[in-house]
Amino acid sequence: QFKFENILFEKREGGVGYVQLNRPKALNALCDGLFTELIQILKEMDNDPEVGCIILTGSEKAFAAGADIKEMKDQTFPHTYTSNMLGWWDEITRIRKPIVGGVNGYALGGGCELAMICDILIAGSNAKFGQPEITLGTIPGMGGSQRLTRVIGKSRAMEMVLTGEFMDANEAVQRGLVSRVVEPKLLNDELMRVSRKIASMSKPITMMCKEVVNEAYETGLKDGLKYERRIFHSTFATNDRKEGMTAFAEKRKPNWTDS
Ligand code: CO8
Repeated sequence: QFKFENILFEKREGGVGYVQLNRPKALNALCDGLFTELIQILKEMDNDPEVGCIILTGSEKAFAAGADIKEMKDQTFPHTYTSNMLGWWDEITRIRKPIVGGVNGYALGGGCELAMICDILIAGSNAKFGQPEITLGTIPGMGGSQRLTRVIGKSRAMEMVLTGEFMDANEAVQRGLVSRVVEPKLLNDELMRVSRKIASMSKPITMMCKEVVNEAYETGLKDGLKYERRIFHSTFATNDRKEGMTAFAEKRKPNWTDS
């Protein structure tokens, strides 16, 4: 297992890239250093032909308790504006391999926003989601007001953003924010199970699936349907599409060549 200052990561068997936020003393608050490391390792895994799926998780106490408040507290508007503070966070949305997020404990502010960028979210029963920026005199800055509203609807998102109150794991699963809830101790096993399965598929087809589902999330139905159909057509340019259908017809398992 390799170690950056704020992150642990390793390549695991079955083509899974494992990334763990690791600033335990600050509940994984997202300081600049953590983010630089996170983006670097995610990009490396995205470019690694052996990796088919990426896990992003935190500790049992916290996924991430938000942007680093101590680092932010003396910032001024001219500096946030000219440095385009947070502008580069969306590089994570350009990672093309699936990211399975695992949340135990706090996912607050930027931590909730980072979790919502993941493609699949699985929560431990102790998970707590929140956008408490208002209690600090600021607002969500990395998509919280937009992604949360799309997923859980206007009224509940508005309530969370305006009160700063947290949402527990059971409510998060009922509202579709996470796929399912597991015992905190079993979270890692579940993340591995899902990620290994995804990583066993054809990589180009997996990436196309991620791309079209994200299109549904980001555009209207008409454009999204057209986009999906075009990508669907393009699967017919791959060997894996031919292999998958041939294997079905021959009643055998497909041998993916990622081509
Ligand atoms: N930033 C910096 N340090 C933090 C943060 C944080 N977000 N959260 C916790 N810590 C530190 C605490 O200061 C404390 O450090 P120390 O021991 O040196 O005092 C340590 O982590 C442990 O925390 P607590 O003692 O507070 O632990 P508790 O179990 O009592 O409480 C809570 C846990 C409820 C999570 C509490 O720590 C808390 O309320 N944290 C702040 C949560 C918050 O407001 N998050 C939103 C931050 S604003 C934000 O994310 C803006 C988003 C904009 C985009 C993001 C771009 C980066």
